[in-house]
Amino acid sequence: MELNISDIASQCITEINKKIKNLKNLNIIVAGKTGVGKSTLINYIFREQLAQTGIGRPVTQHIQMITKKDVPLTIYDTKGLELGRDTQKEIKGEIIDKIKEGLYSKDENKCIHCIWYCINTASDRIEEDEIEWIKEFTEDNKDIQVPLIIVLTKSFSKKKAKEFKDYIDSLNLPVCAIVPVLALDYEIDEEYIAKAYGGEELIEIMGELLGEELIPTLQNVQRAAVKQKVKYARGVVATTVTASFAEGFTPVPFADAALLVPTQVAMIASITVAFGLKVDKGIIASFITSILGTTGATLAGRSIVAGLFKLIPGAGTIIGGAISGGTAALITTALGEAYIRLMERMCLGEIKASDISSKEAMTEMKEIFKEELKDRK
Ligand SMILES: Nc1nc2c(ncn2[C@@H]2O[C@H](COP(=O)(O)OP(=O)(O)OP(=O)(O)O)[C@@H](O)[C@H]2O)c(=O)[nH]1
Ligand SMILES: [Mg+2]
Repeated sequence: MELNISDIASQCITEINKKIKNLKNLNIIVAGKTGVGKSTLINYIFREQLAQTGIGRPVTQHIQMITKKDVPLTIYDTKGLELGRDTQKEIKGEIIDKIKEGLYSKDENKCIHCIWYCINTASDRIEEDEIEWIKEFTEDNKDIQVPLIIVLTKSFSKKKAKEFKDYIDSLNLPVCAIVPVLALDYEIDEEYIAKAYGGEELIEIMGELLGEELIPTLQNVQRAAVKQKVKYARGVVATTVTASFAEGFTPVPFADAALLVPTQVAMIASITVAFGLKVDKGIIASFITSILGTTGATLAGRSIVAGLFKLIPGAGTIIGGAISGGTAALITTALGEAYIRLMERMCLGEIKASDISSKEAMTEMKEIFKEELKDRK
């Protein structure tokens, strides 16, 4: 059995594209008065600078729909909540109508999945009319029950944000969560800059709130919570390994290492989609090449497994021409973990896509893979 790195990389790309195409669309309403930081929040949480570069289209008098090609996300941005009681009432009606429209369409891709109501923490007074609005809204929304999260925007002062949060908590509003966020670093003075935060918490809460089938989409579109991506990706690895190798520890004939490949391709594809990065064939090929420690385009299945086997400390010799399910699981886990590390570092800007084929990056990926094999034994 021969394996060709270029073919495997192509298979990964095909699988990635298939998974992206199958992602459900996530729909979020973002409401709040003008200037509270809705657009800044959207650009902080989601990739592609959606609020600036997305296509906006008015859907009602006060609701604007923002979308962008190849981002499975629709944001409904509301306008005019600062304009007084009558307008606020109109907006409430428009939002409820929008929710019902999605509901009656019976199309999961059109349903509103969540509402973020943004309140400015930095404003000096608690906005009573906003609290009133949320109360009335949640009353109207009682039967439909679209989850509402209060986002405390511009929370440069964590102390003030906590006080505000405690106050809103004490009102016992039927909201899912109250999350302080600073969406952009805030320069207090030259010496002190408050760093953006809150993305991890907001995405974690969204992850608990949304249905299982929307989680891959959430991870794909968000960019503010790399830890949540890693956590999700680790889940993918665990599920892959449990589903494929744990049962019965069926030995894998090592002359047929290619049998492992479709499973690992699917795993790599799911992880890639969760990180939402632009990954091309070259990146995947470099990754595989670095792990296998060879530059040959075509490899015999047998020699690959023998080579990988040597990397497992104290694994002994291969007996009877097969590796156990346990060993297959170990190799697959290490592969997944090494790939997650690569994606994580790309996300954090520590490795550039153009540098992945460099000798340093390749050596490092191999080291990570070897470490994973060691740690997990
Ligand atoms: N430093 C810092 N500035 C922020 C933050 N959020 C908003 N701003 C600033 O506040 C101003 C208003 O923010 P926007 O995001 O445009 O507010 P908006 O709610 O979209 O406003 P409208 O579109 O007019 O309704 C901008 O100058 C932002 O840069 C933040 O978290 N940190
Ligand atoms: Mg805006």
